[in-house]
Amino acid sequence: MLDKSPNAPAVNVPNDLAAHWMPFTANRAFKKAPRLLAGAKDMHYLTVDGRKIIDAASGMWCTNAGHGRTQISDAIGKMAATLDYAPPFQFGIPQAFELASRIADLAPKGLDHVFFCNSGSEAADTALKIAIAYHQLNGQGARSRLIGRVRGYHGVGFGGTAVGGIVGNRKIFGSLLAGVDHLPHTYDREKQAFTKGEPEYGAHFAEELENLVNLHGANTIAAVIVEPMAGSTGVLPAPKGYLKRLREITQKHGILLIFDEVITGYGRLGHAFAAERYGVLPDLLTFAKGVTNGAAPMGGVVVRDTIHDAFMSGPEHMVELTHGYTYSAHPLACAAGLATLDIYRDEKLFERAKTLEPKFADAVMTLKGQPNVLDIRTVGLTAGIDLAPRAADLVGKRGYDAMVSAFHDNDLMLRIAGDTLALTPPLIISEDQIGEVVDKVGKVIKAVA
Ligand code: PXG
Repeated sequence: MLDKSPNAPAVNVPNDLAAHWMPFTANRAFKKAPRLLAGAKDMHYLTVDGRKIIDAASGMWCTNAGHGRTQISDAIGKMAATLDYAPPFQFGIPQAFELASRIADLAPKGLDHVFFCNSGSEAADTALKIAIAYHQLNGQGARSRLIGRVRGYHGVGFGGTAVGGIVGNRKIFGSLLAGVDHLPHTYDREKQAFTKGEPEYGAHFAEELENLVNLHGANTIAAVIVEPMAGSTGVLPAPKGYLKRLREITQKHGILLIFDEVITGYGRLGHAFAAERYGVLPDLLTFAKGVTNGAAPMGGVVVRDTIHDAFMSGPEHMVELTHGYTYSAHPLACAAGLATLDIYRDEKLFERAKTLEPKFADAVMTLKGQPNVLDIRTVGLTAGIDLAPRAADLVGKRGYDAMVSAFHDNDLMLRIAGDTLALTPPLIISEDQIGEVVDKVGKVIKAVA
């Protein structure tokens, strides 16, 4: 079957791949030519046939500290042996409180309380529910409408799917949530192409919120949710001034502002959170992925004092927020989170991302002029490279072919969003490795020309 190299790890590859219905995957194509991984260390994955693949995707925007960090796996192992599981409702573990304090310390001042869940999707739905509940408690129960953004991604729960702005993720799932509207996305290729960092053009897209307020009435709107940088729809950095303007308009109308920082959190944009980069304080902020370096599932919402405190009334024996998950603040995830934050701090990885940003941007921009490259966008340690579709009825095929060529022929892992290649390497990447990744991406682009 597989032509294994002498370095191939000892892992059994089943002959029958049919039973596992893979998430967000072209299952039939995958099972004909599987991309199977068996190990990972630092900047690389090891495939089941023993090839070393450079990871330009941090797995899936998760492993900001690189792979195989023994500090994290040791912490997980120790916790599993000491306390495998503890109920998070009405009981707690010290590590959950410690991790919450550490995350609140990293978050902008004013965001002080952390509600734990297990994924970015749960974090988005949790934030939306808290926003609606907050208005209820505040005597403004009519504020239930939620506003997302076209080309936004907030996971796959019904809430996150509804406020999300990806047609393909929405259209086969029925009516989703009622009372949802969307801001326009902030991308205009004609005005923004080949920009490093935040584009000059596009702050005015925030003004559309005023139109939605006029349409629906401010007193019906609970919250606006946006990613500071739209990640999974192809790396769309916020235009200069855009997020500040959204904050002004939401504040003026008593609408809560939620930043979905599932991707932008934990150093991706050179700061603990993008809110800090942009000097904008949201009311709620979601995180996941990087909080445990991907080593254990965890997500959460950081909440402003005033919102949290609004729930802290009524009889003290009563549950204040009827929401939570069996695995909220799971011991293994808390242990992984604490070890991860130690690494980020000790290795100054957020600062490292900031230092590398201009070098990364310059390196990726050298791909301008390669066949079919329509635009390149960079921000933090992330880049999106738009390739022209193979044909009007083959949108996404060139991108898919690029991912396959990268894996099978160029020992490279990248993410794709349609025909956009997304690069988002671990923050430990060296300057030489940036060069190596860009070189490989150039080969991939030529291979799919
Ligand atoms: N919000 C944002 C901003 C995300 O990027 C989620 C929520 C959902 O997180 P969970 O943990 O429920 O998957 C995400 C997830 C990609 C890609 O290729 C991005 C995500 C997931 C899968 C693939 O860009 N982001």
